[in-house]
Amino acid sequence: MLEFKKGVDILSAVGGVLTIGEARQLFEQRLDREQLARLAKITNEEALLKVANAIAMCEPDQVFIHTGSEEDKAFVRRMSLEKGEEKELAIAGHTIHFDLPEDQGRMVDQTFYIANEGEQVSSLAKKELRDQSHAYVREHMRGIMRGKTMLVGFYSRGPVGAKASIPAIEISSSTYVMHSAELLYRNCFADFDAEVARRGEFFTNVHSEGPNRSEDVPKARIYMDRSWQTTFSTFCTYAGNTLLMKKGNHRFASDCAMYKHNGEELSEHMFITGMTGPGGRKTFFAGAAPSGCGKTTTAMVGSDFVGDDLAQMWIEEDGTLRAVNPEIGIFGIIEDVNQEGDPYLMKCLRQPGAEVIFSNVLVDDQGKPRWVGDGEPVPEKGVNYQGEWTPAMTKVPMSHPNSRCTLRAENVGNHNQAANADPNGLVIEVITYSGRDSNTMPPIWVAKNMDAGVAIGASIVSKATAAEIGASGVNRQPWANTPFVAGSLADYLDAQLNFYGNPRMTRKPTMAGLNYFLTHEARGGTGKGLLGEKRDVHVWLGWLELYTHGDVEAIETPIGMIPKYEDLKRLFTEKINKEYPLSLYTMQFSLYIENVIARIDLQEAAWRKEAGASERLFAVYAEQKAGLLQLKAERGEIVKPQDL
Ligand code: SPV
Ligand code: MN
Repeated sequence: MLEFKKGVDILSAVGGVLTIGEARQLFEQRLDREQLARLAKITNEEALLKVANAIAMCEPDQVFIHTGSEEDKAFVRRMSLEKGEEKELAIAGHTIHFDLPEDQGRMVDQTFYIANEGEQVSSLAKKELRDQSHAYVREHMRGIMRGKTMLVGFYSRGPVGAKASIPAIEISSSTYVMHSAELLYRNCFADFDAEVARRGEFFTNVHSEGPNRSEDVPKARIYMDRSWQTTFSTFCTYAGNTLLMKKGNHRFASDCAMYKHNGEELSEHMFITGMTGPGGRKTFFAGAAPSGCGKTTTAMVGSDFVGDDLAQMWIEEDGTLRAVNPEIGIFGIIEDVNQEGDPYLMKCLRQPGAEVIFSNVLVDDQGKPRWVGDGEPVPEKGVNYQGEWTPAMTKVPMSHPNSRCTLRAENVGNHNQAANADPNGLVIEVITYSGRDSNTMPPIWVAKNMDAGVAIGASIVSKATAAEIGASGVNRQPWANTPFVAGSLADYLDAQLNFYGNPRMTRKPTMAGLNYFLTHEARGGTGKGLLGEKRDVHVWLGWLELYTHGDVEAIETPIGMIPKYEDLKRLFTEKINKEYPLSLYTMQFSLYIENVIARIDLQEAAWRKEAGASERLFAVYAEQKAGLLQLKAERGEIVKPQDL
């Protein structure tokens, strides 16, 4: 259980501003007339105290209140170039930002939940006791913005007025971070007070890069104070470590779903996208995938792309599952983004029109950003996150595998802006879960009921990717959300079961697993090459769209429903004009029963270690296992879909 507003509020303890009178006095002293006038439009006293304490703690030379106006946006862009946090590229509106070589992904070992004595956190996360974090903040954040300008922005994580949208304050001395905030989130300066009143809460984020030197990175920290819904981040710039309105606040939103609105809301690490089906009907999907497993690509395959990273969900009065995207932009991995797989995104990255921040890619002599897998010949030289680069430097890749591009979603050709702005949210009819599984699960399978759907999410595994520094091996990634779930996994499992099992949700979604990473080797072929390719996603999502509306039938297996060959063959032709031989279908959809059972055993053993994990999950595993054993007794160890 998590108790809100418990323990010392570190920000106010270090800042020392305790009353609204003191806060106003401090604003008079530290803000110029223009900024004072701006801040006067915010009247929520709790929010003003947060800002005052951040100023008192960090001691910036100046404070800038970002109203979200075009002038303010231009001001931050210009300042970022002047400061050198970004540099212009050849295409107007495109810039490059480099994070320090040691700061190229989320620093999992330096990221902590601040915990009160006796408070439980997820077995897959790190916690630190409040006193220790308090001491760190006191030592390292006091005066951290001396000589710098503090930028303060007020945002909404979701369309203003939507049930699951939550307001947030972002405070940073980094122009790159604030420029990114403006591309990725809705500035809601004018609506902030009303939104806090509606939702009854807001999140606060305080970041400073400090001197921005490699030697300081070891002492960098990313702290989430769950009790006070406030984050602290120091001595780094990588957006996953610093723009904590993204994953820091996603963590707080998960707490809300678990401990304030259990069974009514979920905060997911999911894309949202729409697929157009027969007769022009639109079906919206929300899909989870661990970082670096193709989530952005999958999202953009839809005819109506909405978001690629996060979803705030709730159950509407009419019994539907609704979702909004807390973001309006994309902070996407750029490696392997190319014309063939990602035409919409490539247009933004290679042609004028969009405002784009490239990070940690290579910049060639012509000011053109280049990255591994961009589909062009490797340049002879350039500058990347390590400095000068040539192809002879075989130990340093041309671009870091976690290089990113940051841009507004509205620039992407298939983005449905009206859908992403609708405070009513989108009716979600399909939920997908993907991982990185080279040898066990088929490309697609559908849960037979809601508990089995929850079990698909509970059982995601993924190979470590470049998005997290220090992660290695194959990791459990329940719901692809565990890096961002602070509470115990048993509590999170309950939140999932209570949500999808809520009798108020009368229009249940299709729940499916997806796996793009099966190799030839694992299916009787040779080599580690993948059995499918990126564009096949059109078919997998297309089939799910039809299945959800009862337009195709499926084959029942112990692990769930799988597609029939004829339907896929037709969809491969229709959607991507690709031959789909029966032999490939057989390789992809045969059940390798021992593998599947081993996977279930592994999951069951891991979940057994989570105190209080619901028996409903184990019942799903037990039923599937019994079905698989029976099938094996009847048909042998490898069962072709044709024989089911
Ligand atoms: C991810 O790694 O899942 C991201 C980027 O979406 S980060 O902001 O680093 O979390
Ligand atoms: Mn993500």
